[in-house]
Amino acid sequence: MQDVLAILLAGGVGSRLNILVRKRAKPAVPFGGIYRIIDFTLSNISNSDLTCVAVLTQYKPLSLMDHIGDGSPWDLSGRTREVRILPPKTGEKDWDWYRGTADAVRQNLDFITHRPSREVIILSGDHVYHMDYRPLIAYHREKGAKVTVAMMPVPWEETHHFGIAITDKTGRIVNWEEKPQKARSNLASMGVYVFDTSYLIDALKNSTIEDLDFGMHLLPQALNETRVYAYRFEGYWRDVGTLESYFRANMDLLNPNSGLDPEAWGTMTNVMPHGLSYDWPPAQVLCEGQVENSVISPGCLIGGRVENSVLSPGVVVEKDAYVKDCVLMHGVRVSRGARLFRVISDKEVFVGEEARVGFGEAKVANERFPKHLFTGLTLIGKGAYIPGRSQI
Ligand code: ADQ
Ligand code: ADP
Repeated sequence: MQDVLAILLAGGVGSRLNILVRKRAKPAVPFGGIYRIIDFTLSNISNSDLTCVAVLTQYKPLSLMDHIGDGSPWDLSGRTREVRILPPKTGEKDWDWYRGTADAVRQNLDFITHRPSREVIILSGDHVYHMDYRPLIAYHREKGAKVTVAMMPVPWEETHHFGIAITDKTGRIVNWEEKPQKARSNLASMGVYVFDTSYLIDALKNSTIEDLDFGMHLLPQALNETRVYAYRFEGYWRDVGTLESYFRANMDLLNPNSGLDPEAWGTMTNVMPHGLSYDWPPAQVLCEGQVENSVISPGCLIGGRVENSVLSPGVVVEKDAYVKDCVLMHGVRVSRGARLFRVISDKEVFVGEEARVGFGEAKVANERFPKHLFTGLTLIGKGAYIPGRSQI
């Protein structure tokens, strides 16, 4: 795998994740108790024996950069393995930034041209999945493809979110539509591409499109010019770009039949970013505490009832508090008698005694953001203080 260079796109704004991405890039959003979303791709890279990865950042990269550090938590540092974080080249003008996914790669073309490689694999930091990239690369070589796209069927009603392909019997892509209104197939791109390095360099250099995007521009162009194949992936893969899909993927952790199993996948994370030199103590359930079908991370202290929920390190649920169907990030404190239902709470939130969140009337109109209401989920921003006895 030494002759394959990995490029991880980690700069998207991810605005549909709302206040979870106010201060951090989407790939840095905490997920599943102890992970961040980007951990899945970084672990796949490492577990596939890829030795060199460039992470392209753009939007609010601070906590992402801290988290990635020198790459050692994923075994991506040392003499023969490296992770390079490439910030956008801010030019003199504000708009001299990345304009599209392929433009982001084009702006770092030096990185590709200076390192001899046979293929470049383009990956995204926004997906929760487990994939060994080696069979994909073997398939690409076997087919003599210039470009190979990892693809899987998705529900028809979701096809408008994805790049959609039609293939011939051999797997060659004969038709491609990026986010079609009315799709003719439900075979969707996972945003994972293998390019022959020389083809990618030429395509990037020769294009005059400013906001160059893989799905929108490079794939359709490649289809006209050369051999583009679809590699069928079978397994768990979720684009966690919306609050509902983020919530559902967290809930999949609690369902043994969902196929999502970070531990079995060998998913690695950075447990001590920012040089914090302590470990969390073990989680503790007190004698009044009850836990059912939940992920309870280290440092949690449970004196109330927790049901169908995912708790990150250091969450405290006091006596007589009730937490049901929730995702609570690091350091959330749920005080005595408080009740939380279908809540996603960012880090370091304080919920006062007897407060009710998510248990109220579900159909309150949000006039400013009418579209934000259809989830039935309540989102609490980082560091929020919810006074005792309040109802949300
Ligand atoms: P989208 O989901 O719309 O479609 P896109 O917004 O293009 O994905 O982002 C892809 C990845 O690149 C994300 O990881 C994002 O964080 C990152 N990114 C976006 N802009 C960036 C920039 N300027 N610099 C660095 N990183 C950036 C794509 C494809 C579809 C495919 C879906 C699968 O276009 O064809 O089906 O992904 O989710
Ligand atoms: P999040 O996990 O919410 O994405 P982090 O906890 O990783 O955010 O913090 C984001 C940034 O703020 C990091 O660069 C981190 O070093 C910095 N930071 C976090 N906590 C503190 C603190 N108490 N004092 C100073 N900087 C901090």
